[in-house]
Amino acid sequence: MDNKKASLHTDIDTVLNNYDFDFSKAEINVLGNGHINNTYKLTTPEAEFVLQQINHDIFTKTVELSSNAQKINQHLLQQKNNGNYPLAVPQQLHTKAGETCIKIGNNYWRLMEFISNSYTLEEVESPEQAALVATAFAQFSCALADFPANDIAVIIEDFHDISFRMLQLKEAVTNDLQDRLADCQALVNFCFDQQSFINHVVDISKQLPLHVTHNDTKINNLLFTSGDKPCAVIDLDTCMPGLLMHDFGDMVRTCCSNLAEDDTSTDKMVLKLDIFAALIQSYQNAFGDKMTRLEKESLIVGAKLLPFIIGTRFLTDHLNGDNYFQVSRENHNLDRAISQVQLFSLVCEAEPELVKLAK
Ligand code: GN1
Ligand code: MG
Repeated sequence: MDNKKASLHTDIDTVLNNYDFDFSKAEINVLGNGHINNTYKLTTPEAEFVLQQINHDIFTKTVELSSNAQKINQHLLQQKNNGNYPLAVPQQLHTKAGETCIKIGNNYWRLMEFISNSYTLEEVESPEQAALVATAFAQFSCALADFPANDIAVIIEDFHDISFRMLQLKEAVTNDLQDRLADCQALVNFCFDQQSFINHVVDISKQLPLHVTHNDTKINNLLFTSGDKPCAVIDLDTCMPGLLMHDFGDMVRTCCSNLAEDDTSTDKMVLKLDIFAALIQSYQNAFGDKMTRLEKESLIVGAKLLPFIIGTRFLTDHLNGDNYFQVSRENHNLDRAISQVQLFSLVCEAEPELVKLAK
């Protein structure tokens, strides 16, 4: 075992000693492929758990993050008990001292329930499955419709604010800390050329009502059980007041492309229109009259915005030296940025057809 692994195991042992459970026979495996936190699955003879080391550099309000999740879970459980929420609500476990988050050295950790026999998917395989995905995320938002938004802390300010993200890109371009600008100047120019789209987003955003949104509704933040049925929404780290178009847009971003987020064969990227149709129709149906006319119209704006905003964030991080998103190869963030901007272009091109499918 190398030093890094050994010290990770020591940290994990220390964390687990704070819980009232016998972890002596726990098997530890890396879980999922998040870009920020480190997540592990713990398997003991009696039960399975999710252990997460929260990235404190990014989630500086770490304690608030876990207390937000606790409040949201409590509300969802109440809704479930009243028959208003059909999905499972995986719980955070309390330490012996009654906390849902624990600091060991400089790191923050939390332990959660693992829903047995559940798994994540990286790709939607059929319109029927897409319909289930959109319905599950809509059920999550509907169940939170009467949740007092002021009760939860804003974990990352201006998270989906495109003007703020463009300022961050501008700063990264000006600083060009890693001398990487020359290789991606065309992509940077393309992003700055989208000002009229950005103006439209800013304008419509001001007119839309705030909801408690999930803000990271990518397909792999949904748990599935046998038969590929959604059983729970996970990763509540970025649940904050936001707009429905953001949540819808991230579903489109991760369900409607035939390629993974970081796939470099972007010339082969196609937009799956049948999946889009299933997503938008099911999302709108699940909300019924709880969604305003403008919110319905805004869903297509969100479908363009999310690939664009995440693309600019990957590009910014590439220019800054990959400090935010974890990377596993050279130019990984640049590859992600190219792919997401290509997806944005495909959604823009297809807009007239998407509008028809939304009806
Ligand atoms: C990050 O770490 P993960 O995979 O849950 C990011 C999201 C991006 C996503 C791109 C807090 O989420 O906003 O959409 O990567 N989360 C944060 O895959 O920045
Ligand atoms: Mg996340």
